[in-house]
Amino acid sequence: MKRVCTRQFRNLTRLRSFGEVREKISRSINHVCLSRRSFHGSACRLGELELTSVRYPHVQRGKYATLTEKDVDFFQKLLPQRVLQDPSELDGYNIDWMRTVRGNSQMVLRPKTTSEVAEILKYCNERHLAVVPQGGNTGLVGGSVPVFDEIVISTQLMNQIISLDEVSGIVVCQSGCILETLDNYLAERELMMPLDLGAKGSCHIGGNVSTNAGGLRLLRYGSLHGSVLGVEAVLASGEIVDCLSSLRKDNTGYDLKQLFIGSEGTLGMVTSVSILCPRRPKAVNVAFLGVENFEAALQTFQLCKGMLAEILSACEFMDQESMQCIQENLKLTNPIKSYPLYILIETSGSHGSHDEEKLNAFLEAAMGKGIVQDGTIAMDVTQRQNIWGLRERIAEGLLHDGYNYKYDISLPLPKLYEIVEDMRQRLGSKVTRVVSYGHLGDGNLHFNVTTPEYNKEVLGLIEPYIYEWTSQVRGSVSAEHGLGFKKRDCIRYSKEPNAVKMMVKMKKLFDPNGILNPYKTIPL
Ligand code: FAD
Ligand code: 2HG
Ligand code: ZN
Repeated sequence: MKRVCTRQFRNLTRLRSFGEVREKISRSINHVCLSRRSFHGSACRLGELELTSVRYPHVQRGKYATLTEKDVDFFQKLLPQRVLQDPSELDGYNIDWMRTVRGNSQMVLRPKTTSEVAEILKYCNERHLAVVPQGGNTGLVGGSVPVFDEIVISTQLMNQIISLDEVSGIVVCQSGCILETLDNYLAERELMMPLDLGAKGSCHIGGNVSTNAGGLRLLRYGSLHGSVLGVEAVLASGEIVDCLSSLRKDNTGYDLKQLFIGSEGTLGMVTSVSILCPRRPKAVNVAFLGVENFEAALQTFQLCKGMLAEILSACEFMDQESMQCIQENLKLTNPIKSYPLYILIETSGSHGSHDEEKLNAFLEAAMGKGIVQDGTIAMDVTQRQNIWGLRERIAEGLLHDGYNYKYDISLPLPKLYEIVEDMRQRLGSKVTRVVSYGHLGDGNLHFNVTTPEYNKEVLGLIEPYIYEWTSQVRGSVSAEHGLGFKKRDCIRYSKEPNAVKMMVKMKKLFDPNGILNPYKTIPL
């Protein structure tokens, strides 16, 4: 665990809305802990979590085979020392990061190569054994763990970087590389991964690609549908589909790799990827601002888009309830006074003084117009990380409350906060907390409710109400986390029946026996 502390923030020139008076402010954050959880080791209180099959009795086990001694022999021969069966070792693979779903797999397989994955899947397909691909197990929709006794195929040992072309910035690697490890490797070569998220210390690039993870800088670098140039995947039959192109341009036929991006392990197991990586910016600034209401948050976003333009790399928001959560549960410190909403703005560019000038001009304008009330700018890397920690660690802070009801929705920007206010009224004092935060620049709201324990009545108050609400304004019920197990039946709120039918047909084509991650993503 890394503990970091920071004392001083650079003074931010503030222009009071009622006059031309400038005053300086300085704030401090003390002892902000930026540790990364070890997700596989963290599945504590396992005995208390009921099995998914008990909590969701309406989901029936498919007609799959069950493991025999002969199967175990086959896998042990194929993967010597890489078959896990000890119940104490299996727990971390059976339970999700949020500790809300619990499978009952009896076996975890840890291949190292694509051909081993191909052998595994060919065998499982012939035997009708169901499997679940698993990366870092940081998924938030119950997609990465078994529902019943599916065999877990973990990419933990598929962690080789295959090549890097430093001129084009294209990295090719196995799917089990940890996102942060890749980013550190690239940092030494003045490059960076085009995505970043709070789970970077644990999630695998294969998991990122399979969920089409969005994260903190999508605003700047776009979605993985753009930056992934190639994918190698193994189909349920064991056939290897090699679309591991490293070309920026390739219009030869259908772009098959796109099907594996975001399909959550239901169409194939991703074994390697090729990714276009941007240059690492030389100058980065992070500002943390306080605003009075959501209208002001939107005005801030609009203003910074215009004034920061090409150097804007993130625009995130969190509300006061999120701040309270991390203060109470993680003992983090708010570097500014309390405001109903906070905005985190990051700039990334190549010329420090140019970027600072732009940022200062933006802040003066925002404060001068009375849009932003208060704020602080990080002076060094540690302070930047500390400010980012306030935003990135909310998900972790929420876990301390008990059970989390997690919603990840895209909404038209003017509607983004309406749902929060509506739900707060609806839930009243029945819950511990209602918090909202997210990727303001992408129109992506993370709406979370907590209670001490799983509470069916509270769930009934939230769902399907929140999905209907989202659907009515033509939003998406999953902006970036996917559908997994928990949201698969909600697909119809965001996709037309014909689109769903088409997906079901594709699933049957790729995986006729339905062995790949059953009960997930596609309502069958
Ligand atoms: P897992 O959780 O192991 O798996 C996720 C899904 O992908 C499962 O359906 C699994 O079966 C499938 N899968 C995994 N590997 C493969 C493979 N090689 N081939 C085929 N299928 C595979 N998500 C965001 O989008 N944006 C965020 O900002 C973000 N922040 C997060 C912050 C925290 C603290 C946490 C805990 C999670 C966050 N997430 C976020 C969610 C999660 O981290 C991402 O979905 C991530 O991409 C999952 O990667 P993983 O390796 O952990 O995959
Ligand atoms: C984030 O942006 C993640 O922090 C997690 O996507 C969101 O916890 C959540 O709801
Ligand atoms: Zn997010």
